[in-house]
Amino acid sequence: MNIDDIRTQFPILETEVHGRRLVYLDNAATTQKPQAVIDTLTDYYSHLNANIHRGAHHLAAVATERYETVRRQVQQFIHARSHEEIVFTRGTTESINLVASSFARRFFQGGDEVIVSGMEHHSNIVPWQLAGATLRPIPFSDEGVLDLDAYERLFTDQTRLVAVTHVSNTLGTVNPVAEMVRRAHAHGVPVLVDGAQAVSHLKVDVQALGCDFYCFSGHKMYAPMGVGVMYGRQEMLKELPPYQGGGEMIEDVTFERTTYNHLPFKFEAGTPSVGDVLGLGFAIDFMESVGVDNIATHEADLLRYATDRLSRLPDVRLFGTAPEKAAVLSFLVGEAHPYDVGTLLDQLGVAVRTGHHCTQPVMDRYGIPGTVRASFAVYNTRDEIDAFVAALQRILPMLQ
Ligand code: C6P
Repeated sequence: MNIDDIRTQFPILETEVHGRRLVYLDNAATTQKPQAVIDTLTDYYSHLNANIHRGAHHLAAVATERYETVRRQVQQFIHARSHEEIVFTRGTTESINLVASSFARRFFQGGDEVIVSGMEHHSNIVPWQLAGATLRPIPFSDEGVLDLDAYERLFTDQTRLVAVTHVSNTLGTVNPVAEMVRRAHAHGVPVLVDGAQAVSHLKVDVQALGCDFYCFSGHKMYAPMGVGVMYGRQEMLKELPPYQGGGEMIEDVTFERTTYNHLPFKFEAGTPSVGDVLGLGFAIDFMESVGVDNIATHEADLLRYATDRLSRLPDVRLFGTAPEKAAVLSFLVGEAHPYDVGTLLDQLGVAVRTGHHCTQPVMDRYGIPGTVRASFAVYNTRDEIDAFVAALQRILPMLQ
């Protein structure tokens, strides 16, 4: 794997910020896009733009065929059994809202409980509350490891679903999802996995995980914003009512009643973001050309290197030190507010995220207002981590 070659595919990495070469370490928020993905959008709108599934004309037919090809690409990428299990959405948030809404209408009976982990993103908390569930959070240790004994004790007759993140966006923990699914299924409870922070870092195999739903966003895996995926096991999707009405989700409509299209179209109401879906296809091509295992190895090296360098600095406290971790490093510096650290780093060209990262319960768990978060992608280098640490060293005296 040649990082210099990879970096040349990402034009934004040449950007200067405050007179310095950008060091982009906010990849958990969104990754940058390779030129092939950027070109897809221009190419689509220059040569191919048409609404899909409905037009009798050439452009509509080609756009439809490309869109459906990406569905099969996604199927292979996450090793789903069938392309009918792949539903395109706007992103992880919409995917989880879709499942929460449809699942609740089909399976909730009153007094319903959903087990979540204590480290969920708000997108895997609020939709369940909106659906009327009581949440039962799985506690985690100071290192950021879920307590699986406590998990086991949370199951009751009222438990309808387990909804758990594969990788924590704040702590980086890679949760033992396959084992958690096995235990939930032993209780007869289905499992939704939030894969927003997993798909760009590790090989995802939904059949090996055994989960019932797997949700992720394109923009966190080098694809455009505005496209995501909801994978659902076919048997489960057949059971669920549609989420939104209109467009291609129907089979037959009268004023008296409507019958619904077959999978996956039952869940794709309205005109989808076709160009972005095609961009997702090129993003998968990009990841596969590098190799997902190579990406994981490179990022693990960056994480080890950055953790080691950061933990040598005075007054730096790391949050999330689980043995199984992906490319996220959350920390605080002394008593400094994370926002101040982020702003000063930005002045030196280093982009990190600060705040609660849409995981307020994690902040409450540690009794802190937020963290500074550096998160890595395939194009990051040890040199950039050196630049980040040097910037931190430079601002440390200002934070006393
Ligand atoms: N986390 C972060 O900076 P959307 O916004 O729908 O693409 O993804 C929501 C989401 C759901 N689950 C997890 C684990 C996530 O990390 C995110 C997005 C970003 O950490 C933006 S808050």
